Amino acid sequence: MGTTKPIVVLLFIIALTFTVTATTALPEGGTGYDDAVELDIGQEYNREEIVGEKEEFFYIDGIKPGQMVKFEGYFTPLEHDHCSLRLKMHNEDRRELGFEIMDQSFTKVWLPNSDQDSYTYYITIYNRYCSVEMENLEITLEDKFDAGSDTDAGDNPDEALEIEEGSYTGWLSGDSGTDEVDMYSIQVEEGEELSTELIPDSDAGYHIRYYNEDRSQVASTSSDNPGAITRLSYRSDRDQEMYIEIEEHHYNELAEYEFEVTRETPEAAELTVETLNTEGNVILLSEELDNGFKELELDHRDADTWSTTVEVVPGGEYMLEFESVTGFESPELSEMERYVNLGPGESKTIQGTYVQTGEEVEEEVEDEIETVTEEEGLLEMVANILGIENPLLLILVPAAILFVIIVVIILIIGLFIKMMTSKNKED
Ligand SMILES: [Ca+2]
Ligand SMILES: [Ca+2]
Repeated sequence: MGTTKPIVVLLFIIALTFTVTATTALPEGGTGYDDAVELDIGQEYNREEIVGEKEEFFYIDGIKPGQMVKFEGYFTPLEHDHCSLRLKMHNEDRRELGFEIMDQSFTKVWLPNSDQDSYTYYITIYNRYCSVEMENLEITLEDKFDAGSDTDAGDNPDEALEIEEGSYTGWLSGDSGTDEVDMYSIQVEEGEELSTELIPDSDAGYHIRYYNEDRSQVASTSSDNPGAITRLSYRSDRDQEMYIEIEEHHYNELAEYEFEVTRETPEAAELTVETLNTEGNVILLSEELDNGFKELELDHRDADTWSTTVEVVPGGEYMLEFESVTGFESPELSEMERYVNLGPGESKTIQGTYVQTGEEVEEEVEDEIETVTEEEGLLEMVANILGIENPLLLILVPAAILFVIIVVIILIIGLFIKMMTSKNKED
């Protein structure tokens, strides 16, 4: 029993010491930004009376990008129920960042982006209408870092956070901060499909956007509704570093999101085309491009039967088109599918016959056009050399001259015959 009493006293002293260091009196703040008083992170502050209408300036320092600042506390009106406390936060440029405490029990949060390496915030406190008692004012920091890093993913490609395939979590501030965009960078190879699946942990809605190495946007999508899972895929046409941008579009409270990033090379699909009785080119066209068809394969045959196999990645709907050798008439396709659906890894063979009609008509038309083309070509050439605008003059002018010469010759012969006849009569 003799040793129990000193131990209890010692424990009491330790507990008292702990209590004293855990809560401390809120010091009197400065009168402006220049003499603001520093508050310690993690320290609980109390003050028996905050006297009405006197603004006090404090500051906190050393907040990293992606660290959430949390204000908690409680105040009691001392005179009547209409008293209110105003606690506001300002950035280093002394711009007010946004919140004002009116409820007696309060919790406010703020999440900065990665524009700066470290942040200082000013805090101003004053009350309105009457004095209040401040209890347990505490400012703490919570890490809301992105993708397993120790920072916030930046807003642009230069500040993007480098990631690899995998599952991650990230944070965006909504209205409670400046962390409105998180951008990640990932290396992809030619032909790989980059996929992102984003699962909100709240009712927030998101935009996902992809940018290529030139920082051109190549794909984008948005949540159908707040809280919806959102997916985006894009097949890279080259080896490059791509950027994934995630942005909240239904602004909400500060919220966490999960996302999974994968890179996969789709299996090739194989299409074999067999045709009979045709002479020309079979072209396989992709229908999946926005700005028209992409020609995937062009082959030519002049035998009776023909077969070719095309490998396409990643599959989809394709169209077959026929182009005849002469180019004058496009024969109808017969007994052949025009549209082919190919899933990744799928193999398909299609057969058909082209009915090629009108070959004779085609040849006649061709001959006629060639003849006309030759004559016109010669006349135009001579007319050009002589500087005559209308090539028809080259025919009309010589014809007129010839006509005049013939008439003159006929007249001379007529005159000669008449003269000879008159002379004979005289003799
Ligand atoms: Ca973030
Ligand atoms: Ca960010």
